[in-house]
Amino acid sequence: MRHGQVFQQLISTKENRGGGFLLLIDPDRYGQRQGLSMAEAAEDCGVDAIMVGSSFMLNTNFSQSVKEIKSATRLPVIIFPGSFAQLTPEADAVLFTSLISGRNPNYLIDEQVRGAPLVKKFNLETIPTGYMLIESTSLTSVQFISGTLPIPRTKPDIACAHALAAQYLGMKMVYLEAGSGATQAVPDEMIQMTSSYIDIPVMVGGGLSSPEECAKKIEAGASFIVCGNSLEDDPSHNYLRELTAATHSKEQVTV
Ligand code: 1GP
Repeated sequence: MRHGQVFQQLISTKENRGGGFLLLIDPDRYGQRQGLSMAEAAEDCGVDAIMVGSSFMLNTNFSQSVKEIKSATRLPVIIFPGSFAQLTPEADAVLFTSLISGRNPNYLIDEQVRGAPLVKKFNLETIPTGYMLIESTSLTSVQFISGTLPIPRTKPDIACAHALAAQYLGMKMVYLEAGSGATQAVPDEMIQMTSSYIDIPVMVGGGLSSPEECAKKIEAGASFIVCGNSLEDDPSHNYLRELTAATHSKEQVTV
């Protein structure tokens, strides 16, 4: 794929389907067979792109996992790296994130400096993204690993200011993240205020576990939904279809 194509495809999806659904495969948590089977079924079930990565990974065979996922699907495969060690030429693009809600220089700039030469060597498309951790009422892996405070869920104004800073810094997207398996997802009000305050798309993930929730986040102003954990609990194709259909607000079938 030529550079820029993955991001452009995401934007077209938002325009044409009303919202994009990204399936997150964490190679640590999926059995290898189960991850591949999800990747194989993803396009047919309405998924728009596959993300691979984790804030903390025991898997030492990340590149091989991405290669196998890539060969199982025609969808774009985007790395969602928890560290520069999760970069591989086997993907189409990388969500080049900076954890802008935190004040830990490692995740604001250091990982990026270590990763940049690899991104160049691997010829990966970069999607510069302001990654914002939002309080979810329980301690999440990303909060623990990054050692950063999340933005309080009752303070959408703070989220807005961070998101606008990301836009002014030239980032292409912001990601409102409650953390994988979060007990509470990012509040609708925060999504609504943030998405109407900035001109770049908002991605929302963490703890989304029903089609209704996905639909509400899109209605609030999210452009993209990321789902991982709940599909590990219920990997049925029916459930995946329900999630993607709820996200594609322009394609809702009225009976
Ligand atoms: C995690 O936002 C993603 O970074 C997805 O979260 O695993 O809870 O769906 P879940």
